[in-house]
Parts: sequence; C-alpha cells; structure tokens
Amino acid sequence: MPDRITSWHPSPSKPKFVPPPGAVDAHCHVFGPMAQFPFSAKAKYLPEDAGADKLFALRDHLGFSRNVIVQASCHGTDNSATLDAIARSNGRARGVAVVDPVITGDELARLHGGGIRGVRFNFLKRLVDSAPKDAFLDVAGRLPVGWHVVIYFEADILEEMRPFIDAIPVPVVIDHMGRPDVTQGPVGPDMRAFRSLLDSREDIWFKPTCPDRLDAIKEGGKGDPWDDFAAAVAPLVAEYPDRCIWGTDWPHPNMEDEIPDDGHIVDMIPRIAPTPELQQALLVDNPMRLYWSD
Ligand code: 0GY
Repeated sequence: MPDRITSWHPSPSKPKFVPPPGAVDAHCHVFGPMAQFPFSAKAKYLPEDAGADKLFALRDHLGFSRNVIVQASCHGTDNSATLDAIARSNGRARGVAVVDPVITGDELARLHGGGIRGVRFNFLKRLVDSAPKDAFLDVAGRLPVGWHVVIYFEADILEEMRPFIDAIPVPVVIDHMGRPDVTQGPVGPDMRAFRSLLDSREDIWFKPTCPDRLDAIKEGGKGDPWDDFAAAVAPLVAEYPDRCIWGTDWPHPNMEDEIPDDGHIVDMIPRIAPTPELQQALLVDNPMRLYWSD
C-alpha cells in the first residue's frame, strides 16, 4: 500500500480578516477516518485521516459558521464520510455528493435527507478514471428539486465543456473557476474564456478559490501570498458578485509539496472581495441561497 499523505497545515495561523457572521466555507472535504470510512479502491491518492472533528475545529479557528463538504475523489461514490460529517455538524454543514450515474431516485432522496444539495462531476484525469458526459446529463436531469451541479475541469478543456454545460438543466457551479492560468493576468486568455462561459448562462456560478493551487510555485506561479491570483480574480468577483461562493479547500488534496496556511488563504478574501457588501455576498448570502434555501 502506498504511503498515506498529509496535505494540510499542522497549525494554521489566525487570519487577520474576520469573516462576517454566518460565513460559509463552501468548499472543503473530509478524509475518512479510514478505519470507519475506507477510501475507494480507485482512489488516486491516499491521504491521512482528516475527519469532521478537525474540520469543525478549523471552521471555528478561522471564524466561519458553516461548511459545505464536497465529496473528495478519494472516497469515490461512497458518500458515507461526507454524510456522517454533515450529521455531526448540528445543522452547520451541507454537502455535495459524487454519485454513480445509475443512482436511483430513492437514493437521491436519501442523500437529500442527509443534507446533500448537489452532485459533482470531476473531469480531472489525474483524479478520476472516466467522466461519462451522457451518463452525467442523465443524472443531472433527475436531481431533487433545488439541487445544482458542481463541475471540476481545467482551463485547457473549457471549450469542449461548453455543449455539456449548456445541456445541464439545473444551476452549475464551477470549481476554482476551471483552473485558469492566473499568471496571464485579469484579461489574459484563460480569464477571458471563463468570463465568456459565465456570460453564456445566468445560472453559472463559480468558486474564486484555491490561490494555493492556481498560483503554486510548482505550477509556475509565485506562491504565497499569491499576488497573481489576487490580481486576476478580484475583477471577476466584482463583475459577478451574486454568482460566487468561497471555500478553503481544506484538507487541500494533493498539495503535500506546497502545503498552504489556512489563515493566509482566508486573508485572500479581502483582496478579492474588498468591500463588506462583496464579502457578505461571497461568504453568506450566495452560499445560503445555494445550500440553505429550504
Ligand atoms: C479540490 C481539488 C483537488 C482534488 C479533489 O476530489 C478531489 O480529490 O477535488 C485537486 O487535486 O485538484 O478541489 O479538492
């Protein structure tokens, strides 16, 4: 068995930025614990346990109130760890599941009862073996009322994703803005292409997240404090303030070579959302609309 990897900071700093009351960390994961929730046989990485207790302690340390837990690829389509964390949150967590496209209506209803409000379609070849668009569209057409689809892809396939995204009959949330090259700047080709995608439908949302990934030294960026990310992303948040949600991405899957300090990640918020109004939309009003509208 390969070594288990740790990708999160052992003692994140306290951020200088204080999130508004009710702030939601709307992109985070749980890993295991493996003894209770084994990882998928198809997992592409094998992390150390990073369960609900650690996540909730981080939530409190960073000054957040709620979490949206996104099922990580290492747990495949078994959403038990995510559901267990939601169940133990006292109503302060909801989730996004990864499902086998042949999932039944009863099983979708069970996930809804467990606090799931969306499904994630992952197109990153390093994370999943396949991404069957037709099967994804079939399940997207059968989701419970009020759910949305979260899509994770990289900028090099944005154009080929357009017909698929067009065909999705519910709101769409794009993880990490489809991973643009932020070193190109705010009007570089990747950000322009992403804006054009946002302009193609009024119900495409995005996560202006993961400065640590998008501005990583190993990706050709400058690393913390991620100045290129701030410069490229702030205009996007200002232009589409009602369509963005934010998250830490803890426990930062696959970031073991450049582990970010979560306090620094939170301190990116006022750089991309400089006014109290933008911060309220990004951290409270928008995620509450998507995840706690009922
Ligand atoms: C992220 C990003 C990554 C991993 C996953 O499900 C996952 O394993 O999403 C990644 O490696 O880029 O958003 O957590």
